[in-house]
Amino acid sequence: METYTTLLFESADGVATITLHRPERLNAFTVHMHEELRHAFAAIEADRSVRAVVLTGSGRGFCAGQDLGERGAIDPAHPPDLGVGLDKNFNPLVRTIRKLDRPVVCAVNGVAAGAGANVALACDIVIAARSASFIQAFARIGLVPDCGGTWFLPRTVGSARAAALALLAEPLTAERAEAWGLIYKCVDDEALMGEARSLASHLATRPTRTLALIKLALQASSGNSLDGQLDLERDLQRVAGKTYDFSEGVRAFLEKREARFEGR
Ligand code: T3D
Repeated sequence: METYTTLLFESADGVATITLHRPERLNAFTVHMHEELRHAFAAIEADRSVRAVVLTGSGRGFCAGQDLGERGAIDPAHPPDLGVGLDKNFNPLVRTIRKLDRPVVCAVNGVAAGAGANVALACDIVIAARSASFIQAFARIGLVPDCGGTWFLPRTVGSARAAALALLAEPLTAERAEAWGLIYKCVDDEALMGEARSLASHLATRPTRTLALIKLALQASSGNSLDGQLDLERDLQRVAGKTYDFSEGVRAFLEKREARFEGR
């Protein structure tokens, strides 16, 4: 098993768990953490025995976004090109999570701010501890929401709430995030990791290739007309219909027993 310095990584019984692990900085992203995340996700991509992923954080925070100390004070005469870091690190991370052909459950254990909030929203199922909060912190420091925040927010909570969250940059409690439809659900703090693991373990027993197709269809829907989406569903259903798991699902139904999906 690979050893990382900014992450904890474990993989067992079909579930890989990535824990952001810089608790003294509320697990803020650094370039090194991005390198390690790339490595961890590449290992998951290559390992077909992994059928679901949990992403969480160490300590009292989930992730406070970019580590603001990493590049030190900004000299206004020589401002950095922030697009470089987005192109190299943040955007590939969001794309990797979205494109991964396994479901990613995000267990938001504490504050999720800036890029930390939006990387959480990029995951397929987001559950949060009751004490957690989501902050589009960007405007507090003169930045624009990134990591897909301006894409996820209007689609999940509607344009009025999205505008207030992004412009005011105030914390949204986990309970309200659930009520607004930003996340799947909020649970008691002590129940969070048990719930996340049990969700991921359950997903790891489901028809993995089909779950990847479902992920693809849902993501494509926001750019498609109904006609386009109907065509896409037809194409994906053709693929699903040829999986072993479809034959097993129907057989199990007819035999009145639980299906034993193999993820193929
Ligand atoms: O820059 C680019 O490359 C472009 C990409 C940008 C993506 C982004 O994510 S921009 C947004 C960056 N993040 C933020 O602006 C959030 C900054 N953090 C906060 O506002 C607060 O820490 C929180 C609201 C998240 C939590 O507040 P609180 O009171 O619970 O904790 P705290 O005391 O502020 O933080 C605890 C420690 O973590 C503290 O260190 P200390 O004083 O104990 O030594 C604090 O400095 C450190 N910390 C928190 N967030 C960051 C951080 N250190 C570095 N970078 C951080 N983002």
